Amino acid sequence: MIQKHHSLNELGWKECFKEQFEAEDGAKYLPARVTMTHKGHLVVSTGESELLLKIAGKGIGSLNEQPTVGDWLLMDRETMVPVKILDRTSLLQRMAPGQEVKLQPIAANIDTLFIVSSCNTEFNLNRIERYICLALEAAVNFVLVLTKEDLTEEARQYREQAEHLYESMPIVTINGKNPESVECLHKWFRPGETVALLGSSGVGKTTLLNTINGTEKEKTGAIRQGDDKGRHTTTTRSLHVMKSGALLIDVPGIRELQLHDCHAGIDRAFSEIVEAEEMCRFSDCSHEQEPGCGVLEALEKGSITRRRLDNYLKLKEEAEKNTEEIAERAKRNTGKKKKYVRKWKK
Ligand SMILES: Nc1nc2c(ncn2[C@@H]2O[C@H](COP(=O)(O)OP(=O)(O)O)[C@@H](O)[C@H]2O)c(=O)[nH]1
Ligand SMILES: [Mg+2]
Ligand SMILES: [Zn+2]
Repeated sequence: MIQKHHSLNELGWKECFKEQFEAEDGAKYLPARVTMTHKGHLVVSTGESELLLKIAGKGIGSLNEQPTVGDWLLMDRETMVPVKILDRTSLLQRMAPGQEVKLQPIAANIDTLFIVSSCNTEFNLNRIERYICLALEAAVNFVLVLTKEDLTEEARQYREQAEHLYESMPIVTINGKNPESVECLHKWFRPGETVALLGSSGVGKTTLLNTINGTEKEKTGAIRQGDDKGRHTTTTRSLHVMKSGALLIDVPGIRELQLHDCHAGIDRAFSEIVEAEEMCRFSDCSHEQEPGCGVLEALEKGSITRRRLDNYLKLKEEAEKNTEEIAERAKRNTGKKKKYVRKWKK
């Protein structure tokens, strides 16, 4: 949350946004960053003031897309209604959970993604790979942050398992409650840069935010005894101005990260599998039993692993299915747009 006045630069305003803004009528519009999303509401900050916007069925002003935390909006100076989302430098999105086939933006204009996982039963290679695909697809830097190293003797083993996932991915193991331990993360907190924390509930995202910023006020969820799972505390996404001048986005409530339109990201995350596939002489091979199959050969040689192959195939299929369903739905839907109306101004 933004407590005091900030300059636009302090909110992460960059040259590419400035250029877009200058192409518009500056007398009419004002830029503002989405600093919070919560149950049908957005909070935006112009630096000078904060506004709460309600996403309503009807209202003045409209955007053709749903803004998300981290977005830069152009606000009409007179009505203080958003008229445009500035082109994003990056967008993390997933399939919305639930029955409805739709995309859900997670966070926008991110420079670095912290994939947060913990050194306990929550740790799951397949899940971490999902996040890697998402980050590669969105072309953002990413770091694997393994929390709760203080609660296990095996922090090093967790780390070693993760080292095989993506060669150039930095991995840090930390005690998120200890300020000295989280110091290793500071190199990613550059002024004006935006870092997002993503990971299952209970892994310690909010704890990390508080420790880094020396604050206590953001609510952390107590762990239920026995199952290592954090209680689901909130779905509020919020952007915080850190002491270092960086911006940190806490994204709680991710239970399931279903990928959409993520083929390039998946291929980059699993490049050794893609290579093995290219070695396969059959164009329509299921890589299951065909003699002479390049993928099976690679498995036998040990240049690829069964777990990664299975996860790759699963993610590919999922992304394909979701992309098709979204495309179909887009064809059926004829421009029903949500409206954004101003509710009050601080
Ligand atoms: N011992 C220890 N506890 C942690 C660590 N990180 C988080 N916790 C605890 O784990 C619980 C869930 O943390 P929280 O930050 O709410 O998780 P979030 O759901 O990812 O935001 C809280 O009780 C934290 O105190 C850590 O590195 N070490
Ligand atoms: Mg939290
Ligand atoms: Zn094959």
